[in-house]
Formats: sequence, C-alpha cells, structure tokens
Amino acid sequence: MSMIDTEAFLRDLHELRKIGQFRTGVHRPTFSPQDMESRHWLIDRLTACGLQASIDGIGNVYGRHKGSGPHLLCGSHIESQNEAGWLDGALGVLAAVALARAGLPVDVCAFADEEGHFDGGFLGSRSIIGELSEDEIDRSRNRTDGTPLRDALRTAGLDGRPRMRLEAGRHKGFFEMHIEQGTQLEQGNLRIGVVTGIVAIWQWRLKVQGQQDHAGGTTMQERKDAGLTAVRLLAAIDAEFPRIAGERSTWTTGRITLDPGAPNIIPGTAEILFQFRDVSMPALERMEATLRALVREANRRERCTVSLVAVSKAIPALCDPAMMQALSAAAEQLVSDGWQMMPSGAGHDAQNIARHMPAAMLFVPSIGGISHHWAEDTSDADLALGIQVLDNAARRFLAV
Ligand code: HGY
Ligand code: MN
Ligand code: MN
Repeated sequence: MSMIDTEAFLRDLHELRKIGQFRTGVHRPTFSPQDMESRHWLIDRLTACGLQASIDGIGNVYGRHKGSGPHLLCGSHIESQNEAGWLDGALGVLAAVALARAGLPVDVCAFADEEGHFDGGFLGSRSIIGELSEDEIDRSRNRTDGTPLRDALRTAGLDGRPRMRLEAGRHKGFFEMHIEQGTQLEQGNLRIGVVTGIVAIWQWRLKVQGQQDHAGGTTMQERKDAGLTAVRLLAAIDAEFPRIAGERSTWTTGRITLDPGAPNIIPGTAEILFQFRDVSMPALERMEATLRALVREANRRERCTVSLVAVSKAIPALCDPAMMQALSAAAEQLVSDGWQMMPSGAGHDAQNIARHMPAAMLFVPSIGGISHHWAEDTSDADLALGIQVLDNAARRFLAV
C-alpha cells in the first residue's frame, strides 16, 4: 500500500522551481548563489522528513535515514544547465524526499555538479565513491568563466569541509528517477521507462592554432585561418562517424569559439568543445580512434595545427537486473500497457553509483522531448504516476 503524499511531492517540485527561476525553467549553475540557496532549502526539507541532513566539501547534500536497515539510496542532482529545465535532476532528488517522507528506509542524496559546470563533471557522485582526487579538484576550472573549482568552493563556504563517502554495505541499491530528455515515451504514447543502461559521455577540447591577421590584406594563399580548419575538421568527423559509430551513438559540438572573433580579422585560434556518447565501450573506443585519426589528417593537410585534449571520459553502466525487475513489476501493476524498457541517451549520477552498489533508473516523459532548455516540462499526472511506480518498486526491492 503506497503511503506517498503525491501533493507534497508536487508542492516540493514547484517550490524548488522558484529558486533561480528563469522563464518557465531555472538557472542554477553549480555553486552559484541560487544553487547554494537550493542546497540549503533541500537541507531544511530533509530535516523536516526526519533525516539527518548534511552538506559536504564538494557540495553533496545528504539526508541519512536514522532507523535500521536495510537501506536504499535515492537521489540525483539539483543544479541545472544554464537557463534550463526545472525537472532535470530536481525530480530525482524530490522523489527521494517523497519516499523518505512516506517512511521508507531511504537515504537521500543530491550529488554536486552532475551537469559538468566544472571540468571532469559528475564531481559529487565521483567524490562519494572515492573517484575524485584533491589534485583533480585543484586542476578543475568552470567551463563558462574559467573560475578555479577551489575558488568556487571557497565562495560557496564549502572549503575545508570533509568530503563524505558512501558507507560500504549500508545500501541494497540506488534508485534514480529522471525525466527521459527525449521523445521515445511520448511518441510511443507511454508513461514510464525502465532504464536498461546509461551512456558514457566522452568530452574533448580541440584547439586550432592559426595566425591572426588582416582579413583583407592577407591573401587567400598565405592565410592560416583557424576557423576554416575547425569547420573542415568538424565536417570530416560528421562524414566519418556514421560509418564507425554505434546504432545509438551521438556526437555533438556544443561550442566553437573563434579568437578574436571580429569580422575583419582572420581568427588566429579556434576552440571546439566536442563530445560523443554510447553505452558500448567498443563504440566509444572506435569513435576516439577515428577522432584521433582525423586530427592527425588535419595536421597533415591544414596550414593550422590542431591539438586534442580529453576533458573527461565517463564509464557506461548497465542497470541492475533485480532492480529493473522491481521497476518493471511496479510499472506492469500501475500502468500495464504504458511502459517500456529503454536505454538512457543522457548521462546520470547512477552510472557512477553503479560502480559501488546495484543501481537502476526510472524515466517519465518529457513533453516534446525537450530538455537542457527552460521549456522542459512533464505533466503533473506523469510526475505523480512516476513517484507511485518508484514507491512500489522500492518496496518490492526492499522485500527481495
Ligand atoms: O548531459 C547529460 O547527459 C546530463 O544531462 N548532464
Ligand atoms: Mn540530469
Ligand atoms: Mn542534465
């Protein structure tokens, strides 16, 4: 029998939405004042649910169940991409709060910087499983303004705090509820997705070095145009990748910066932020080998030089069969013709926690598949069904 207070769950979501509100979404970059406001708001919520709440030295907000086990861990992230959606991450954290409020033996965690505002990404979920070194924190910079992570932690009042670690053997498994961030559920007229696997994101920084010069006086024969080399290289990637990539691989150029960026100056340098994703390691390795070969070829043919740096290489994860079974049985009971098994094209904290305990994810539909955009949305009815399925699955899995 579900004890979930759906109204309180939806109220929490709409209240958190007001912190850092941007149009119909939110703007809560990691460690920004509005992000820290949301973390302190969450601490109050966790305390109100009877959990022992804390925030650690990398910004993880944790609510520890005070009763006896066996325990589950449940959560996600509450920072957002810039000017983005109100549900990406927040949904999973407040779903965990709803389970705790219903009396389940659940620890709740909002992992810091899942959205990768700082080099390396997934800072919180990698830190909590012991995979984030002090040296990496020293080296990490903000991807938008270059602020050192150490400075951001100090400004947020987190410097010097210890970073927490998950207690070995405390949790039976980790559940993360999330929006789909795609159109499969909506197009299939489905309301629940049971996630089978989570892609790894491999992030790259390419630097093209040409020669800044006059756009008129420099002839076409003698110029070293970093912008043109960048564009030709990206076109070569897009021509070659479909031949070698996996069926569900994706690759994206999120940013091209030309310097100095004036119409009458030949760009001397270009910087490209490029990433590719897949759930299969062989597919990821093929894309890396192809990318390196295309960079070598550009350095043979172009007048500019191209350097390639790996910013981060996450590890893909398969979801736990017993936890998927609990989610599937719950979905079958509550929405028998409205659910499917499916992979995640997005990365999630669950893929890191999966290296420490069994992990599984539950998706609810994204209207129009929109995400990483302020127009991201999901109906209250789908949110309410999702939390009921999660509650049912958590109780089933605890009873196993
Ligand atoms: O980009 C991702 O897959 C995640 O939403 N940060
Ligand atoms: Mn997310
Ligand atoms: Mn996201």
